[in-house]
Amino acid sequence: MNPFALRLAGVLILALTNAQAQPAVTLSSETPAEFKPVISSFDFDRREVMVPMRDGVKLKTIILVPKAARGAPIFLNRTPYNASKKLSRLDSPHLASVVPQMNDTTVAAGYIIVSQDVRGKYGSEGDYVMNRPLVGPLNPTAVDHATDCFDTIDWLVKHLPESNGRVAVGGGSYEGFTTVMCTVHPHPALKAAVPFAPMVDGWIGDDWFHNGAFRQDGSLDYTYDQEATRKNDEKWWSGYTDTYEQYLRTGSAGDVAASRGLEQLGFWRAIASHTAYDRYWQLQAVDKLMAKEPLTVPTMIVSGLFDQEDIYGGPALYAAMAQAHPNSDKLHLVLGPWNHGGSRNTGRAIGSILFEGDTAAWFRAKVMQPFLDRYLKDAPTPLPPRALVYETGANEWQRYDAWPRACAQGCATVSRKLYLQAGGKLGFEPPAPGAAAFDEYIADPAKPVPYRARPTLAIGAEGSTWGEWLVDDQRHAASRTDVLVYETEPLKAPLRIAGQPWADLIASTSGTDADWVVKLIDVWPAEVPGNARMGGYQQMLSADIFRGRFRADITSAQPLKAGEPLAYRIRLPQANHTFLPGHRVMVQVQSSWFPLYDRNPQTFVPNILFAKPADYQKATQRLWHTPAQASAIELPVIAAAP
Ligand code: PG9
Repeated sequence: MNPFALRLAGVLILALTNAQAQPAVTLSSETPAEFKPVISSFDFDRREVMVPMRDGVKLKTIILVPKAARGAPIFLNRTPYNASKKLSRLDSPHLASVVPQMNDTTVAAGYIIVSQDVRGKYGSEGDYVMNRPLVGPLNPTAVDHATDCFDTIDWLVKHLPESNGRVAVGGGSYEGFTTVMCTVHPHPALKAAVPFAPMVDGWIGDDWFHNGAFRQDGSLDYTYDQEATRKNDEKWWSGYTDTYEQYLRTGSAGDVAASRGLEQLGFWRAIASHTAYDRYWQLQAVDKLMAKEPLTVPTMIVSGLFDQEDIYGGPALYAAMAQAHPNSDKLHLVLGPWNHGGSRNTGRAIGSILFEGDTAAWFRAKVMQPFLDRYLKDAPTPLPPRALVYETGANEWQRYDAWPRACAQGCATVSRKLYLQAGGKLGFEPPAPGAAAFDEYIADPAKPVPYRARPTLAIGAEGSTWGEWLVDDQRHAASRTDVLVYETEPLKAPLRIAGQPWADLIASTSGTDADWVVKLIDVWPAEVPGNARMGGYQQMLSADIFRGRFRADITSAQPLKAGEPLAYRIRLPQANHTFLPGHRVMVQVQSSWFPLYDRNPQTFVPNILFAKPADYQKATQRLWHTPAQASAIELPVIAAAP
């Protein structure tokens, strides 16, 4: 119990002791069963059921049955985030008002809506394991999300006489993960899956680490909230508005964790002892697992190009499954102009960047629902494209027959290197001989580069715009002396990229460890008539961090050789973008992204999560740009316009 909760309990005890007027009652967080009404509303019935799993554990399941339902399909969601609350968006007798926005079209199409608490959370029995791995080396029990989903579907199709016996499963992020798990040894009644923004690989590029750099702000608090109590009764608290200040004052990620007693929680202990890409992460990487599974359930993977939490997962899962099943007509990818929750909510804009209409509502109505109806209602809807990807900049959807290398209309991408050059220049020509060989900056862990303009508000805090930061204006960073900036001349013609950008850096450090953050940026013209705030806006497009100690081998950390120029190949998030004429392409390089990512002490230590104050040292970082040691961004450029 945190100190605030303790104080609150004290006040309550005092209040109860002093209360003379009424006899004391024992309050329990559980509503007694006899008080649970089966609610009948205007257009739906709400049923709450404890569905038994094969090991006897019962999972709380909320079922909303439209009054008119006869032979209706079922849409199932499995969540660690309180099924009851999810299906109570508004206190309303109308089904459309109580379901999450994600279900707007499934409700309109007459589906039965079901949400279930995963085992160990909220109203469900059993124990909770973060991202519970499939039964196997990491899970010695007989149950996992695949078996729980199977047992749930089995129960639903046998106990809902209003249904047609066909089920679709869907949900976002963690629920995107549970959605994918449903397709492993699936129940025959499972006819379609829509994982939104699925969490796929916690070390490479989703929630916990990116290329070995720990996402402390967002992981520590999440683990605390999610694992300390079944119903998230204990909330992370801080006392700081600016998490930059909080994390800097406290020290290492381990110090922050210790200050909240996180060593009591299994998942923090797992993170702290698996900082490299070891078997713990490899064996639960969902893309690797799914590549080995038959593809029997039609699956539409939905991801956001600006997903601030799981930007790697969706495209990685698609790539692995597409490689394993190149000719299957059961696999689809949708990449929209969305942040983490965008596809499930409204998709008109992220921060200052506007898109064409409500891209998310359009996608659900015109793409997702026809896909579901095809398999759950035998509707004569056409097969969706293999890949539907929004082209930012141009603001239009593109249909591709493969992603990322080709498109139906005959266009193809070529890899072109955009070279970092002396004098802060960026261009398609390699560096000329005789120009300055490198640029340098001093990275000081005592003054790390903020990942967004301060104050950096906690992710769930009031006023937080966490969902916008991947398109933030980078001018706040560009003016720092510890951020290198390279840019092209204003473009004379559109530059279209579609696919996977890479950063190929030749970099050296005076330390023995270093982080490298690379940001690909679209710089708007200095003046934008009619939209003054966008004049000179440095729009982040695709960016990531790489922890130097994993340069040679991501499965085990090694010190860097001080002063030696070393090659790094860093995967950046996928992009589908047109840099418009008059815009510039910019690249920024820096060595921290704080406090989202923990600071690299720049002195090699066995485990950065537990670095000591003396380990944090300034380092001189150099980025090389000679003909023999060229640094570049490799762009997937569309060669011929469709
Ligand atoms: N990004 C969140 C998450 C997914 C999986 C594990 C932990 C966190 C989420 O939004 O669910």
